Amino acid sequence: MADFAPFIAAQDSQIHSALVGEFERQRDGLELIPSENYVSRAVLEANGSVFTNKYSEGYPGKRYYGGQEYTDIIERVAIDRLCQLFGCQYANVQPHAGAIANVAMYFALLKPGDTVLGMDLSHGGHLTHGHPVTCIAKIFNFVRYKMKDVETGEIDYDALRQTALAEKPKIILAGFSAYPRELDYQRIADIAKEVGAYAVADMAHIAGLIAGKALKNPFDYGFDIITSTTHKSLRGPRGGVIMTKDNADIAKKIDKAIFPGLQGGPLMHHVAARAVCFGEALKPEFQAYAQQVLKNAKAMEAVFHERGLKMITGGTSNHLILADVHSSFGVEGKRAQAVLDEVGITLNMNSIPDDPRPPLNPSGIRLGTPAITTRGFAEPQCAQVAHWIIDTLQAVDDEAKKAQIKADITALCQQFPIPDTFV
Ligand code: DSN
Repeated sequence: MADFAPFIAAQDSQIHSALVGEFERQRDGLELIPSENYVSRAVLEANGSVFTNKYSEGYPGKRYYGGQEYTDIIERVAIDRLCQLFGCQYANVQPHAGAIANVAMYFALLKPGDTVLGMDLSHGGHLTHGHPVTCIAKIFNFVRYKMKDVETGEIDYDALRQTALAEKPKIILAGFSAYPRELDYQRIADIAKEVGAYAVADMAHIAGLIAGKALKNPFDYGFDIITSTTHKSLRGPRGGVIMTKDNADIAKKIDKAIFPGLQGGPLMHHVAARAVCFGEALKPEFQAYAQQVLKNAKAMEAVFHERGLKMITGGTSNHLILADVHSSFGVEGKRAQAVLDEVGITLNMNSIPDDPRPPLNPSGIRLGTPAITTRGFAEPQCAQVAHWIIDTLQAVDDEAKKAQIKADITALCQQFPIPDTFV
């Protein structure tokens, strides 16, 4: 494949062979990690563009270095499009990652020692919502809420309110990376108002589904701020963003927290690629994509129900499924991930709520439909994929069976090529 990335091929065979290998892995296998996706060729071009050469500390019209006539254009376009997508007045499109977006949001709104009430990691929350291993847990005080019932996924909103009344948080955080249901944003916003806290949503996983109007938008229920990544269901380049509904003072604090608070020069090639991604998400076909992501997850849910895979919360209302493979089939999460990798299905092992097993070999797996939907899969293909997952988990030591499944997966992938991504 010398015509693939020809300039790298000509000067760096080590990196070229890894690049080709990764391309083939993405092309020939099924990507089910729910936080991954395939960007368009246009996003990829912007991400690999000459904007990578430019320093642009500051914001449009207020930069420290010269030569900003084009960086200002892309950043303004990115901000306008993102505000249009989510129905808000202010956006910062510079965070290098979702984690940075969350940390900046904390520093913008809190003083050291202030309290944040967020979802427990073991019940679907995220490390940056204050897990003790993070640096921010040394600065701010994080308290947690959980599900009332892991069989249905219902959050214990009464307990959340009681904790909020007792702990007086400055932020109540809604958001997750392994929770398959929708949250009651109105209830959370009402509790935040009652205790004088900011209502903040971390929508990293479902941003594309909100932008595509397939799921509810927290801004419609009184939330002040949304943080997100851009590379999951939103299908853009890797990166983070922070949106503020309508409060200019908060937006100003957030801008300051990003630069000069936490970051130096923004990655303007990423900002360009984000602008392209947001333009794509504004098109009607993106709404069809978002709806299909949900339908595809439901098609997989139906097969898992039928074949006895225990799903946490009983199923899914979004793009992801969290399943207890250990109690269902006696296969540990780590083994399940490895054996599914062997047949060409990439997903991740994941803790289940209050998992008795350790994080590096948990009881569960987590999977989702954003990437396979991008490559054109609809319900029949997703049901087939779900069957292959169960077939594999029931035949972890059967080499012939696994080889057959791998061949069938390769054949299906050939029918649904990665959309206009490379070569
Ligand atoms: N690593 C991301 C995920 O997979 O959900 C969250 O940061």
